[in-house]
Amino acid sequence: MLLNKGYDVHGIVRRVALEDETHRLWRIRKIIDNLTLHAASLESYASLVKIMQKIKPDEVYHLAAQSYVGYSFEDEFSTLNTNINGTHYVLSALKEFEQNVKYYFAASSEMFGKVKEVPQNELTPFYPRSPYGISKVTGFELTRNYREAYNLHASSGILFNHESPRRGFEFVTRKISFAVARIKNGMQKNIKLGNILSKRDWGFAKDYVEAMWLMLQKEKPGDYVIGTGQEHSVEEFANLAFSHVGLNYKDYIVTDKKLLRPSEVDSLIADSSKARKELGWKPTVNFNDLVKMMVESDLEYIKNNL
Ligand code: G4F
Repeated sequence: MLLNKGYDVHGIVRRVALEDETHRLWRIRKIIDNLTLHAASLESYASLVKIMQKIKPDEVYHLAAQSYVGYSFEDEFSTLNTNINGTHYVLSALKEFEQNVKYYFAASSEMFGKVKEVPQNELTPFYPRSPYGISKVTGFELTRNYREAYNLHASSGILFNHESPRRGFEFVTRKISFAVARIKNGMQKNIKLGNILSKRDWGFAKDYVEAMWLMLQKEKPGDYVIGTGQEHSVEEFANLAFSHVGLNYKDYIVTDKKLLRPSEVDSLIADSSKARKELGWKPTVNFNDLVKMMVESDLEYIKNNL
């Protein structure tokens, strides 16, 4: 999106990703020659300071994190360390060198966790239910404090689940769309899932990056909830995905208790009125089309890789 808008785009990459480019950088393969990638890590304040000094960015999009909620229960120490300290380091590096920079923080609807009201807006109290959710609340508060204390143009997008054919395979939507394509092609017999009753507000990732950019074009920074305002269960997602290839999801889902989370977020639904009014943002892809897009893309992927 930024390249299309004529930006000069820089990114930071850890050494481990550079060692195994085909595997780690597959999502940016098509545009990699148009980007400038620098070796640096969120875990090293010094590396971030060096990069900020070198690039002197106009806008910074801080999306990097250990972002898989389920994994955050297994490795809470790394999740909290990377997500909290990493955000702190980025903010502190910006404060040192780039007072005029505009900064975006990827906050999350996971901060609402055991929801205090329905739907959730910018004033809804947080009640995170995972180490990941806790790390995002801290990142959100750090961002707000840097905005208020140091006058930094720092905004947080409280993004609800955003999906696309480029979603990682560990997340439930991609796990389902990929399994549907494999099952349809006789490559897999069933799919193991955890809690299929949980509900999410699922939107299309491409719409959501537009919202991030819009936030940084505002004269004043702020916090914005971004979501569709519609919620659907994991079961509904599976039902639609399997139906799209003429199969009945009930014949293929196996419940695996190991995939249940120690504390679950049962239901999330966004009230994005502020973003709609102040940013002029609205989602363009509905749930049915999103599911269809992901299944179609994985059918194509299987066809090309068979
Ligand atoms: O796809 P999920 O892993 O996404 P989750 O936990 O909602 O988090 C995603 O969205 C957040 C925004 O709200 C982001 F901040 C976060 O980084 C991430 O992108 O799980 C969705 C739901 C959960 O209730 C989970 O328990 O699906 C349920 N689920 C059921 N079976 C499963 C599975 N989730 C996964 N990943 N794998 C399963 O087999």
